[in-house]
Amino acid sequence: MKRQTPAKYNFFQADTSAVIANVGKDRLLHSLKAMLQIRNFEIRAEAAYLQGKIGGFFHSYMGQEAVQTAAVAAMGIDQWWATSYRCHALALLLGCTPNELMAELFGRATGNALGRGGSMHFFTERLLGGFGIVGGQVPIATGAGFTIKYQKNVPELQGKKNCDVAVCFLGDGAVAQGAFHESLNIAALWDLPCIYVIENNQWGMGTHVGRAISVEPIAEKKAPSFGMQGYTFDGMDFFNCYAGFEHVFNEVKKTSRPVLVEVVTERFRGHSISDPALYRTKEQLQGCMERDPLVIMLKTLANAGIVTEEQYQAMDKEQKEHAMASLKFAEDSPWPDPMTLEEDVFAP
Ligand SMILES: Cc1ncc(C[n+]2csc(CCOP(=O)(O)OP(=O)(O)O)c2C)c(N)n1
Repeated sequence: MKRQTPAKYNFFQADTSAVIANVGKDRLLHSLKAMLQIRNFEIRAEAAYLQGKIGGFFHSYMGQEAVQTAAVAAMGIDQWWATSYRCHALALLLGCTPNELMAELFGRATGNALGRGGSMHFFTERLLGGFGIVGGQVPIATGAGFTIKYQKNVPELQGKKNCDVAVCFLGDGAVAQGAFHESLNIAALWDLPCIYVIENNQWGMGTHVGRAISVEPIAEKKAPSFGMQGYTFDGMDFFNCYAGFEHVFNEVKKTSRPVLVEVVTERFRGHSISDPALYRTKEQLQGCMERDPLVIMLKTLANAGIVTEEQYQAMDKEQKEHAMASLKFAEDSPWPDPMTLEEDVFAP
């Protein structure tokens, strides 16, 4: 069965005014700034790649900004996080500087992984990676969920700083992987506090989700087979995502049961920088760009009297300048010393 028509989704019921009132002006502006930081970082990095200054893989997160921004805003940095190779945004949201990430893209010694990882392998104290293998992060995040539960149950480890949940982002393409099914099965069996988030951006490379995944909505249909709750969020709308993530976060903290979320979104670029995305018509792309998460966020905040168009432009300009400065930082940074090549290699 090939699905041709777009799915009709029953998005999580969220009250935007309540989110605005509960989150408050300062934190909302912080999230808007974060989304602008991601957008500007991706635009400048993409330009540097096209000038030949960056090599290797490069997967842009443009179009999906609302998803991970809302997740981090709703749950706080101090959780375990894992994602795919499309990892620039999550690293920024979890505290990496544009300088260290741009330097990593340039392969420089000042980079986030000392210039050895590149675009797909960013990490922080709480970000377990950046994974190049489709679905590779799902067992890792499940293990992080196990750690949280284990730490709570071992008397000697109680009282130590602990995370509440492990959050795992994956693409719609990863749902067909065995690792996804094994991980969700074990998380459900062992009551692990894991939040699995399928970012359904409609495409796995050039294959439409309707030709690759047999059911829709994905989470609502798959979750019951693991005895889990499944949810669907509107991934272009920060407020829907925020309310949804806040809800599942509280649920998982209360029940220690894993949940499966599908966030419906669309990437604005090809699968990677070398993909011209000819499988999608200009009209289709324009259609999805009309629901640009930044525009939705701006309009909603402007209507609520939280930001003006002029303030938004000033914030955008500031983030553009930071991204430009990170290009200079990267270019001025030294290359790694070849003598360090074998450092930090743990395999014998
Ligand atoms: C195990 C494995 N198989 C195939 C690939 C090649 N590959 C890289 S990305 C990708 C598509 C994944 O799409 P999706 O999970 O929807 O994530 P998106 O790129 O849309 O974020 C494929 C098949 C891979 N990296 N790993």
